[in-house]
Amino acid sequence: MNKKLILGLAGILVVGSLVAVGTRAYFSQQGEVKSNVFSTGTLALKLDGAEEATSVWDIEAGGPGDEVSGTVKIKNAGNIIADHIEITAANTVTESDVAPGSTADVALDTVLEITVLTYDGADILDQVTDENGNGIKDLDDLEKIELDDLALMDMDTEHPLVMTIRFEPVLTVGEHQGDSATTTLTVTLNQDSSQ
Ligand SMILES: [Ca+2]
Ligand SMILES: [Ca+2]
Ligand SMILES: [Ca+2]
Ligand SMILES: [Ca+2]
Repeated sequence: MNKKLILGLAGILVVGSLVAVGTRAYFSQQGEVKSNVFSTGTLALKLDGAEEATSVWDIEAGGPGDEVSGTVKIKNAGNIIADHIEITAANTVTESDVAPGSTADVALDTVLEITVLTYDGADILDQVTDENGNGIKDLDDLEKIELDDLALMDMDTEHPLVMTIRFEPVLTVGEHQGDSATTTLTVTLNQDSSQ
C-alpha cells in the first residue's frame, strides 16, 4: 500500500461567541473546533459569553487502514453553572487536483470511519447512526446528527471528548488519494436540561 492520503488542516480554532437564544431564558454558548484530526486542546466555554483562547493541533496523515485519534477537552470556564453540551459537525472535503484522486464519486468524509467516540470515558458512538447507509459510522454521518445530553455540570473541570478515525480499508481507494477533509465541531454549552 503506497497510497498516501494527506490530510489537510493544521489546527483547531476555538471561537467563543455568545449565542442569541431569542425568547429563551437560558444561556447557551458555542465554541468551534476546527480540525480533521484530533489532538489535545481545551475548549473553554462560558455561559456569560466571554471569548476564549485558540489551541492548535498537529497535522497527521494516513493511508488505507490507518487510524488517527485525539482528544479535545471541554470545560465550563465561566461562573454560571451549566447542564450539558451538544456537539455538531460540518465537513469540507477538498478533492485532489491530480488523478486518480481527482475522481470525486465517493467523498472522503464517507470513508473516514469513526471507530471510537467517548465523552468523559463513556462510549457515545451509539449516538452516531449510519445516515448515509454505507455500512459504517463515518464523519459524513456525524455531520448529519447531533450529539446531545453530554453532561457538563461542574466548573473548570476538563471533560475529554475522544475520537478515533480510521481510513476504512475497503472503502478508501485510489480516488481518495490526495483528497483532504476538514471537520468543524461546534460545541454548545447549555444551562438547562430542557435545552
Ligand atoms: Ca477524490
Ligand atoms: Ca455511514
Ligand atoms: Ca459530508
Ligand atoms: Ca440538549
